[in-house]
Amino acid sequence: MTKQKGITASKDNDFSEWYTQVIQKADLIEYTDVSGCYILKPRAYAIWEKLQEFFNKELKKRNIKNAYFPLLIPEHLLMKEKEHVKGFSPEVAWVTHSGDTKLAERLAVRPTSETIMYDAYAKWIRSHNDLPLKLNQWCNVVRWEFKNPVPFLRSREFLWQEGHTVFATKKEAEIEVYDILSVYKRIFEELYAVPVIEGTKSVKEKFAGADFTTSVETFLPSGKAIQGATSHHLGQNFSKAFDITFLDKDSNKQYAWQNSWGITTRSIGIMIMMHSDDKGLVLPPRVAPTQIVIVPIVFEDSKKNVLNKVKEIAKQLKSLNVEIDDRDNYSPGWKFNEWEMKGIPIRIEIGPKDVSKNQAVLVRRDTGEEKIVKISEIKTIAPKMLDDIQKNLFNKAKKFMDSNIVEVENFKDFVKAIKDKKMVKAQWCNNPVCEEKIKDKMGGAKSLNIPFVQLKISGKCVCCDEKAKVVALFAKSY
Ligand code: 86X
Repeated sequence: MTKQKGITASKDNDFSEWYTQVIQKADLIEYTDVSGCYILKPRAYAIWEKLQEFFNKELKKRNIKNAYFPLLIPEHLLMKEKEHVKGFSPEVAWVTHSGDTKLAERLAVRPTSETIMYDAYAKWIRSHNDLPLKLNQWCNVVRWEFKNPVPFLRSREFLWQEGHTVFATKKEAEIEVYDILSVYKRIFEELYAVPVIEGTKSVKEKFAGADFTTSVETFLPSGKAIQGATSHHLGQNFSKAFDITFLDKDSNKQYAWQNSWGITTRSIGIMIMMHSDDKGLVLPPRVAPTQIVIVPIVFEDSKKNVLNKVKEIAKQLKSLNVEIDDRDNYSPGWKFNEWEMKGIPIRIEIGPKDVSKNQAVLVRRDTGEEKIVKISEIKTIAPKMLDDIQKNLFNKAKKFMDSNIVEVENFKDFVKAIKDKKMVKAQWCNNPVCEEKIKDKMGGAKSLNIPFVQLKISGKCVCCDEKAKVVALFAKSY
């Protein structure tokens, strides 16, 4: 029998080695010869499909349509709005040749699709009757980052959806920005069991092309915060650059109001880091491609009996995603480890003694708790247990996040909290110069967002003694 190696690094002592092992041993990720480019194996891609399924339903409710724009963006288009490309240009990957022949114009591999989409939008939009125009695309993008790559969190190619919407009025656009952010919050909290904080980005951290940027942020057991998704109100910045205009009801020419928003495969990494443990992956039931695995404990003489019972149990659980592991070249113990590493929420063990008592053992992945259950009751108990696991993971993560937020009133406590790897809540001036200072003095800590839920603002900025304008969250982050 093959000896199986479990996770050898601990989450508390060597987070990054632990994560590297978890994603490979759970069969989610394979490395390739290109640094920063990873294979998403079926178990990882299935999680992405759960997100897609949820989000596509929400798009439909809002009459937002899916479409697909080309991967390659000609240089003149990408450079049309130089302001927005500025800081990003070192990350753009270019196609320069076909075979050995140089192209007349370089083509960018899309790092984001504003330019190619808005060039088309300018042609499509003529009158107020053409608005709103609301499109989304599911695609891959490439950003040639130079920071060290981390699978899911910071890869050079990743999957995302990018929504790009156009409205006749600022008001409609603003309502949508917040509405979409709330869908992202639901993805994290309801599917991934990851609590997030909604807020507005600081002047320094917002997307340069946006009037304002909103985000959901969370805090990971590595001691770093991370942005989960963003929703931007672009105002008329792009409509002016790309000449997206319409004739209003009085036949006056108007510039349109726009939003863009996105969530990426990074979200999968956030969920993995939040919940997984030293035994491996822990998956919230709502995104687990397999929710229950049944492992029969077989001996030659009782094999048939046990396997029949297993089938009976699986039949009862038809509405859930159940896998039966009846491989006979692995021991039950080996299989238990394997399914724990792969994060399956519930394991059902059943051997000849259980069969004779008409029972099975249900083992929860999140707590390790074992429960002996009458076979006839599995169909009612298992779905409840899945719900309970989903809730427990969220509550645990919420407690963790909340307990890592420190409110500070002076600079000294600010420095200490950042050193202690906390998320800091403080009254602040929201001045980019002040934020630059914070970054310098705090080893790269920056503002995450300015939470929608604000506390009373009564005093001075925690850093520069100017009048505080907002309460903001700060931390070292990915
Ligand atoms: C900003 C903004 C926006 C649609 C989103 O955040 C959600 C979905 N797009 C993306 N951004 C860039 O504009 C950008 C541009 C270039 Cl040229 C680049 F190389 C990297 C970029 N990264 C982010």
